[in-house]
Amino acid sequence: MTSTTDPRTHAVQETLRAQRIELPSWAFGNSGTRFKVFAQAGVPRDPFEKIEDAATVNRLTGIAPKVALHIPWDHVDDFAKLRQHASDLGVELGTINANVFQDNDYMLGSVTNPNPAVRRKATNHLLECIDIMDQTGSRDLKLWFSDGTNYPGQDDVRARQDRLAESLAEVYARLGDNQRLLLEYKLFEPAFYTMDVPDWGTAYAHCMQLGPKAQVVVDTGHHAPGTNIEFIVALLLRSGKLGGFDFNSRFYADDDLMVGAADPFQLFRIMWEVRRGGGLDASVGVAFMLDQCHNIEPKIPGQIRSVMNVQEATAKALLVDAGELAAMQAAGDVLGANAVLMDAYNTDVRPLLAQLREQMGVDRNPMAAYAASGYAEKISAERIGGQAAGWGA
Ligand code: LRH
Ligand code: MN
Repeated sequence: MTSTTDPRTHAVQETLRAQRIELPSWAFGNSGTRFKVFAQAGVPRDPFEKIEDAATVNRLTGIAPKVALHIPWDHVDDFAKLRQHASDLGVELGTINANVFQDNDYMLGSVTNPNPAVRRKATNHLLECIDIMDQTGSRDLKLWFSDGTNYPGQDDVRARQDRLAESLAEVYARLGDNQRLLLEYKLFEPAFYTMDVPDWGTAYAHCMQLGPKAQVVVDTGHHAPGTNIEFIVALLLRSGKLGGFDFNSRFYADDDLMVGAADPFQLFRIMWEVRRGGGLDASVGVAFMLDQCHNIEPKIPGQIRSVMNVQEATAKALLVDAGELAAMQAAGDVLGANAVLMDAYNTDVRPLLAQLREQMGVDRNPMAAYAASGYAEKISAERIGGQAAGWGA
């Protein structure tokens, strides 16, 4: 299979040509851990420069024309100007990420805080993010809450859910017709006893209560070790509640490493369930976003490699002989069925992807093309002075 002349290769390439990966603006800024944030040369100083770096990734991969923003990290006085800047570079402004996890007032929670004034402040920020979406033309508001508790008894678990539901209902009501609210869950960190949205079930329950414009985001780093994430993906797709992914990979916790780097087989299994559940069809509306931090590796090549890792996993998932698999499953042929999936996974898809890139007018080897472009040297020379972007944590 996979000779670049094989007829199925063409069908696979057609689907891959339509794939879209959304890049996180914050991946281009300095990032790290509580121990150290390592500053790198050439890091952008403002959202305009972040967009330039994202546009470079799109130019070299051909499938990353959208940049997710994080507010206030990417707040500007004139979002129309930022939108025009993006458009001039062939990309568009994507998902708006709210941030109610870095203000001192949110120590005991943001929208779940016992203090109604703090809840009001947090909800107002979420509403402001929708005002920004109206200016950027973004479809999605992504909500991740660091809210939780560290000790049993610290606060009333039930009451916090009521407060969360109240705030989400107000935000949901403010959404425009073509706008969505994407709710992201996370098992732990920064809270270590309860997180108020710890798992897919809690996010799903709130989204069902809110309505059709509320969907769940699966961040691949936000589960307990050993969690079968592709099962969650299959279930959310089946119930029309998979709004998007925050792709990254991890060996232990929320490591935010390059997607597919730690566990390429898991990424393949996830992309197989995405394909099986119709999630590759743009009309289903799954947002495929990266959410990563390149703490020690160069950031733009890190993003290029990550986009390529998602492409490779998707190509392998598209090579699964679904008909043969279904026949094996119906026959109860356990090993046969497993072999069909493993055949696809063990297929070298790099020639197929290199040929596709050529057909799309981008370099067969985006990493080599970036190294040869001189862009890294250019930004290191130009971006002197000013405040390098980061999480400001
Ligand atoms: C939280 C998270 C969330 C973002 C942040 C940058 O861990 O995954 O998606 O807001 O990372
Ligand atoms: Mn995330």
